[in-house]
Amino acid sequence: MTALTIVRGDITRQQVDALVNAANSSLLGGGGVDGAIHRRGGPAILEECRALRASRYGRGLPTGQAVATTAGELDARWVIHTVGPVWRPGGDPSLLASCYRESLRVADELGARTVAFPAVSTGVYRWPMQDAARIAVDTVRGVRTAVEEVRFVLFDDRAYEAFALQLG
Ligand code: AR6
Repeated sequence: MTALTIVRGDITRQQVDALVNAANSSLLGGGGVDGAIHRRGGPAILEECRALRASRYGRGLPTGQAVATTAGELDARWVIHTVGPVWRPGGDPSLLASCYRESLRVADELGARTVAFPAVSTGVYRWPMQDAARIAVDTVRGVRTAVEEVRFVLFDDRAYEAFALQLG
């Protein structure tokens, strides 16, 4: 059984096996969670991201997929980078669900037992928080995984309350 937990806070402060980055296809950094992870994790993460761009992901990491790198100086073993969809009216939720599913698949491949997720796509990519929380929780509940704890790390009250409502 996978335990779903929520905390309010900064994902870069979590002690977990793997933490998930709300990245973009370039894998070369950005703002929000992505910026915070690279800042606190140091240059080793970017170095591996560059190597991925030079090999498997020459055109970038497609939306809905996930790939792991070192976690550098973070208190974790791996960062799992996933690319959420940009919200648009009538947007298809399946790509957002795929971010959670694929990140957990990568976590299983790595042997990670504790995984921290941010609310993917709810910042710069503007996905409405309530809907994003529902997709995140439903998807994780439906995945078969050896991960023992999935911890949603929510940055503000609004995000925390949306996820708390889903977890009931
Ligand atoms: N810890 C936890 N949650 C955070 C943190 C943090 N340190 N910082 C922000 N959040 P975003 P996206 C929340 O924008 O929407 C980047 O530029 C934030 O309040 O990080 O998937 C990438 O490079 C929001 O609820 O990710 C991409 O270009 C949630 O995390 C693009 O943004 C996600 O916000 C990805 O956009």
